[in-house]
Amino acid sequence: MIRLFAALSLPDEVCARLQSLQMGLDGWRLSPPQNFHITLAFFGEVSEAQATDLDAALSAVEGPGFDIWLDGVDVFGGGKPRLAYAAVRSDPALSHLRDKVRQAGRTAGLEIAAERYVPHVTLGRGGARADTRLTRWLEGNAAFLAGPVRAETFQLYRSDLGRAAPTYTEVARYALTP
Ligand code: 2AM
Repeated sequence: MIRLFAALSLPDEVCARLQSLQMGLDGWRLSPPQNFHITLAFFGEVSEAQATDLDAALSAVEGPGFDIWLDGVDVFGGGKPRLAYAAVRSDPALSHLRDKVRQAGRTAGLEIAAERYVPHVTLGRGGARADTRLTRWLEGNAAFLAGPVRAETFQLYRSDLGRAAPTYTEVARYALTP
């Protein structure tokens, strides 16, 4: 079985800026910069045969390229923050692509959980309290803005869970229309 997800990648210069955002996230498990991405769909553990079907379905996904803007920071979990992220500005082309990628998962016979889409780049996870340091981090980085980053492709990644951070490896790349 392999653990797969589809995502948009980010150029190195944006990853460097995201890495500097991680300063101030003391006590969090920080994502290494090579792991920064915008998840489109998480497929979970799939068999080799399902992965082949998924690749075929993703190859058939069509959609226009679009500009990504990272805009501000936030946390999931509110009073018990569990994930700190850079927010991705909502965009109809991004939502459309996300829907098609999830549909491709269903075409391949995978169960895709219904959930609201909050596009984001995970910066760190868990282990922190909603304290004044976090408030300062949120306020201090509210004006963070990076972009435009042209999305011309999306990728299928495998995730190998390690004892520290997971390792993400690109296994396929799909073109959007220019
Ligand atoms: P994230 O986008 O919030 O970081 C690989 O695990 C990627 O898929 C991660 O980026 C992760 O979350 C996302 N993902 C979405 N749902 C997931 C789930 N149920 N389990 C693990 N990862 C999930």
